Amino acid sequence: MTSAASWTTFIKSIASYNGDLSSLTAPPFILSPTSLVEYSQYWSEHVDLLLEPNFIVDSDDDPVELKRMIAVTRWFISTLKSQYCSRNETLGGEKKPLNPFLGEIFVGKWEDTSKEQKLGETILVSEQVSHHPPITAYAVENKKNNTILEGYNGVRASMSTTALNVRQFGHALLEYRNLDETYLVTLPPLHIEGILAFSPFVELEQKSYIQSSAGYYTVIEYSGRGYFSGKKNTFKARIFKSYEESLKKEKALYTISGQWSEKSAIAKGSSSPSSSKGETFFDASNYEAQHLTVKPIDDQHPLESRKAWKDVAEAIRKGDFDLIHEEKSKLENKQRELRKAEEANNAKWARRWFDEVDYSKDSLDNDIFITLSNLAHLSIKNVASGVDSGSAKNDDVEGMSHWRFVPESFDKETEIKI
Ligand code: CLR
Repeated sequence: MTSAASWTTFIKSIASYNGDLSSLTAPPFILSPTSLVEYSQYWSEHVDLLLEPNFIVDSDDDPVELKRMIAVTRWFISTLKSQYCSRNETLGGEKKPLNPFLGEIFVGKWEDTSKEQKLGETILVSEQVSHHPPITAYAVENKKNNTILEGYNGVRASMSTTALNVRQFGHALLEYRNLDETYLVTLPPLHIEGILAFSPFVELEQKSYIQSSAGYYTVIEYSGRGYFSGKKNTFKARIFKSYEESLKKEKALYTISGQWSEKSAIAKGSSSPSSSKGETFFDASNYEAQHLTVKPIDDQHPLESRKAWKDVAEAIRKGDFDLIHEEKSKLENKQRELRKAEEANNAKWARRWFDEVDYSKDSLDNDIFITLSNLAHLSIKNVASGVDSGSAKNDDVEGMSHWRFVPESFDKETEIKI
C-alpha cells in the first residue's frame, strides 16, 4: 500500500467515524510510538513555574493571593505548548497516540540539579484507569514544597467535514499545601485541523477556567488563526476577583493576551495589553521545556508504558504496517484474555493509585472539587470539562467518571520505582 492509498483509507475511516478514537485505522506515518498515558508529563515541563506560587512574598501592591493567581495562570499557559505542539516539533505533525491499555502506567521525575535545591525533586505518576472510554489519571508531586497537582483526562471526538472535534473531560486540581490554597483548572475543547492537507495540528477553541480557593477566577479564551489577530494559538485571559465579577468584562483586574506557543503580554485592567504598554507575561520561545527522566526500559515493570509497547513502537518507527498490526494484536489479545479471566472470577482490575469518585452518591462534605466548582458555577457531573452548572449540556455522559489520587496507595507502592 502506498502512503497516498492508505491515507485515502484513513480519510474514509474518518468519514464513517463513530466517536471511538480507537476505531480509527490510521496509516503508519500518522501513528506515534508514544502512548497517551505519557501525555500527563506535559503538565509539568516548567516545574519552576508550577512551584512559583510557593515563593511569592507579600508586598503592598496587589494582594498576595492575586499574585499567586497570576503565577498559576502563567504556569497553565506555559503547559500549552508542550500539551498541544510537541508532536509537531518532534514528529513533524500531530499524530495518533497509542491507545493505552487498562492499568498501563507511566512514571518519571524532574530532578533539581541546582545547588540551592529550592525546588527539590518532582515526580509524575500516570495511570490508565479506564479503557472504554479511555481515561488517564495522573499526579505530579513535589514533597519539598508540599505541592501536588492531580487530575484526569478523557476525550470524546466527532468528525465534521474537515476537522476532528474533540471535547475534553476531566480537570486538574493544584494544591499548595503550605499556602492552604487550591486551584481548579478546566480543559479547553479543541479540533484537529489540516487532516485533508496531510498535516494535522491542534487548535484550541472556546474557553477554559481557573478557580482559586481564595476566590480569584481566570477566564481564558482561545482562537486559532484569524479570529483575534490572524495568528495561530492566540488567547486572551482575564483575571477577576471572583466568578460574579467576571460577568462584567470591565471588572477584569488584569488582562493577558498573545500567543500561548510564542509570546504574550499582561496589563492591569480590562483592556488588552498593547505591545508598547504591556509587560511580557510569558515567552514560550525563550523558555525551553524541561523533560522528565524515565528509567531505562530494561529496568521497567511490565505494566510500564514504554516496556509494554516496545515492539509496537519499534514497528511504528520502521513504518512496517504488517508488523505494527501483528505486535498490536499480541498486546490486545493478552488484554482480552485478562478481561475474560476477570469476568469469570467476578473480579475487576484493581486501579493502582487512583479511586473512582461518584459525586452523585458519595457523601463528600468539604470536598475541594465541589467547593471550587460551586465558586466557579461549574458542573460536578460527568460532563465535558468547563460546562456551566446551569447549562443545558449539564447531563451525565455515558461511561465518563471522576478520579482521585490516593497518595497512601502510592506511598505503599513497592513494585514500581520512579
Ligand atoms: C490528551 C490529554 C493531554 C492533552 C492532549 C493533547 C492532544 C490530544 C490528546 C489530549 C488526546 C488525543 C488527541 C490529541 C491530538 C490528536 C489525538 C485528540 C487531549 C487524536 C486521537 C488523533 C487523531 C488522529 C489525527 C492525527 C488525525 O493533556
